[in-house]
Amino acid sequence: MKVLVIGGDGYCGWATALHLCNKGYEVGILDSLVRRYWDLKLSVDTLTPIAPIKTRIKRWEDLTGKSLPLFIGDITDYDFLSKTLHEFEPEAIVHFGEQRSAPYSMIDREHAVLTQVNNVVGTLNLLYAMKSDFPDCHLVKLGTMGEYGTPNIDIEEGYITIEHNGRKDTLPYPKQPGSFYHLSKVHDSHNIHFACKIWGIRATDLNQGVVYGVLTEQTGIDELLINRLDYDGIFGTALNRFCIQAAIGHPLTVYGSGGQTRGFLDIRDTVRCVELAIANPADAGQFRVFNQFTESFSVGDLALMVKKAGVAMGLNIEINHLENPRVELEEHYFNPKNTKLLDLGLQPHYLSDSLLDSLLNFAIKYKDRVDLEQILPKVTWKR
Ligand code: NAD
Ligand code: USQ
Repeated sequence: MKVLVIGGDGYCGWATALHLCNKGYEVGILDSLVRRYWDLKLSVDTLTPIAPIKTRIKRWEDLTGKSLPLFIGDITDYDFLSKTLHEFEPEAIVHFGEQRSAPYSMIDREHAVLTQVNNVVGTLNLLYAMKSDFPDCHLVKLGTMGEYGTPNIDIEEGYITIEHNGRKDTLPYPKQPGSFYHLSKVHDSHNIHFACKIWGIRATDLNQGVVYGVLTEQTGIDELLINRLDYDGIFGTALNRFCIQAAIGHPLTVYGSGGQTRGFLDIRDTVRCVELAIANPADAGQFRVFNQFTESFSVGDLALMVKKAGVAMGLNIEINHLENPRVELEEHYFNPKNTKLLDLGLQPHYLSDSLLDSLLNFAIKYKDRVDLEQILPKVTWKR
């Protein structure tokens, strides 16, 4: 099967492209490289020294003998997108190609607008391109668990059955996103759902939790294939940040009381979930939603787990409760369902001491690349 990975130069996309290629899929990468540009503009950098896109692809092709065609361009440019689809003729499209940082989207008006235009227009272009020329292609779109927010009831996978005034219906689960970035994902979900309904497009929305880890079977085989690992206050995510902070002796940055609870998953499960979605496509006209995470943790508990693993390795670790720069509930109910990917055969890698040890050791290996100026959060949600 031919699979186009949009955003294939990014954290999840690079690992997924190599995984699918290794599994025998014919994979192409589309990426505008805009994430590398945003890093430069913000003076932030991945902990790991990622190779230029053409270098990392050539290394993969030389090592494996498998070809990995590259299309450099922006999916908000419809002509480029349409031309690429005609050239590659995908049977499935995995769409990771969005601005994915909540803090980035909250910097100011300009960054909120950029995030929503980039994400919503890119996805809408894709839907139109599929409708006109690739109506049977399966769209596997990365959404986020943050679309749901933190309601005081169980979170279902995409839909909820409600009885109201004696009548009953199954409706999209209510959305209460917590940033302009998370809102862009809600807008995408609505657009995709509508396109499935009116044009018969087949789509799977993967509401992914926070991803942690860096090594996958493929990205670990050669230094030139190394994946990005963000630790800065804008693109770095909770557990990855805590491990890198622990490695350099910086107090762990828990925002507020630390009771915020989220779904998490290992990057080795991200690649497998995407493979499962592609191998078991949605029906024509179906808009499926899978909650893609394997375990829930509060941020405070994660910090304690990192501290325990780090202390066992001889590191000196403190936990700091910073004033929360975000507006979010710090103590709340959180019970999301996640059975659909398990039913398709997902065998999760649960967070373990050995994974924390390997992430900490990985962070220690590259700790000289850390810019201390980039650790503390600088973006606030507040006025
Ligand atoms: P990333 O920033 O590492 O990668 C995104 C890639 O998309 C980058 O290489 C970027 O250059 C490219 N891109 C962005 N806009 C584009 C456009 N208009 N045209 C072409 N390419 C474009 O992000 P990531 O962490 O790999 O996240 C990938 C996807 O998964 C995102 O949609 C994100 O919302 C979702 N997600 C990520 C996480 C996580 O913890 N990292 C969790 C849940 C969901
Ligand atoms: N947090 C801290 N300390 C930190 C960083 C974060 O306490 O140093 C807290 C935040 O306040 C938040 C939680 O940890 O409550 C998660 O924050 P995060 O930065 O790890 O993740 P988030 O902003 O939600 O975004 C990330 C990805 C995004 C994806 C989302 C999945 O960047 O692309 O959509 O995780 S989810 O959280 O399930 O919506």
